Amino acid sequence: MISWPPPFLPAIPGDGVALTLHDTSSGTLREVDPGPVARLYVCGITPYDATHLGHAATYVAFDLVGRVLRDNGHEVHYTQNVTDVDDPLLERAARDGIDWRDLAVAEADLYREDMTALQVIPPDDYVGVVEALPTIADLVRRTIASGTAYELDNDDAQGPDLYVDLAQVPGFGEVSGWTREQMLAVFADRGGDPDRPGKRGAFDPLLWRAAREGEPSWEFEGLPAGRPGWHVECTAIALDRLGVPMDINGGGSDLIFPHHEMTVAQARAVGVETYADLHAHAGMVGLDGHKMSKSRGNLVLVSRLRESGVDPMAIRLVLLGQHYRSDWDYTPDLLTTAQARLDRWREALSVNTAPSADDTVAAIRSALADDLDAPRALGAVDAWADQTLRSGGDDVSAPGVLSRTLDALLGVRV
Ligand code: 5CA
Ligand code: ZN
Repeated sequence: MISWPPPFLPAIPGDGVALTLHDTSSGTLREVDPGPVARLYVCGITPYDATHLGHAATYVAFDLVGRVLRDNGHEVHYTQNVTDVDDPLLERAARDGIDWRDLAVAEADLYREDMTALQVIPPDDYVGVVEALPTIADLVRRTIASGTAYELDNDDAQGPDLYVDLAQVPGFGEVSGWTREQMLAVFADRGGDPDRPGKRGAFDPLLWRAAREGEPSWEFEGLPAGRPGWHVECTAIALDRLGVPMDINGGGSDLIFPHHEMTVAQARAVGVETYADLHAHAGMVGLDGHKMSKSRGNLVLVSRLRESGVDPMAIRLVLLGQHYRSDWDYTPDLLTTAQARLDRWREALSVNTAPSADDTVAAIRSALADDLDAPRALGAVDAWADQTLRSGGDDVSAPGVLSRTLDALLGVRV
């Protein structure tokens, strides 16, 4: 799919700092240690009700990852999927009486515009499920060939559904580290079907869903007419575009289980030993005490904020003002505070001479390298702006150097 235009990344003086990130799988902070090309996969949107502030927070968090890695001299190979066919999308299209393809196209367009406005660097591979179907079908066939898939007959489909037999796959549970009870508590709410009669194991993931009346389906050699299950799409796209082990597999924390547990299990089912060196997850953004979600409908959409005249850079500052791993609730006063901060930075950065920006640039770098501590980085800029507006300075290059740094490292164009 077509992604969106890349923002210009200005050069900045000095050296980057190696990135340390929280790894969900080990529960520890780990240094990211890629080769010359860092490989990053982040789960993309299911295109309906996009882009809310929760989505935006997750993509801005991983945008910081890409910026820090580039500052450290790495090239970044970034892959993101688009779940442009799946149950929730089909259900929404049916509810609203529109074609699921039209819904996906319209929402994916909005998402692209929002990402451009928020200065998010686009993925190199931006891959829709529909366009990746041959690749996904190929992985499904390899799973069958590995002997880890099984068929489940049903009355309303034109062929059997296929599941993965997790009992034959080593390492299940390694991504989340969750107990069976924790898994059971969320599985059904997150697209799983633990109670379906005939399943060998409650958590066995749906690999391929046979065609049903009124649902889109595709025909591939060796498979019943149908469409892929959710998790296998990410496994297939990541294996195809990035290869394994990738450096970082990421998304919001709602994907830790089952989605990322299953994407890894499905790679293991075809013999992959290490899927990703590190699994990183962003916290959940909520509204009025509940996770912002399309199903609940408690959404603040980036496009609506933009339409109402809000500066996208103020939205970005709202997101950067929270640590990416924490869960937080959006309130309008966060936007007021972010706008005031942006105004103050603009005022300070438009002077002719200022205090040196060297320490501030170093502080931004070390804060971001420390598990993306963006709030601390913003604090360092606030301190420079305060000093500049209070007592001035005599460094003619400082405002330019700091503007370029904010642009390159934080994605904030003042
Ligand atoms: N298409 C799948 C992933 S393959 C999906 O989860 N789509 S989504 O549209 O529901 O979410 C897109 C991304 O935003 C995912 O990484 C998800 O973890 C993240 N996300 C969803 N809701 C929130 C939220 N309230 N706060 C933070 N991140 C969120
Ligand atoms: Zn995914």
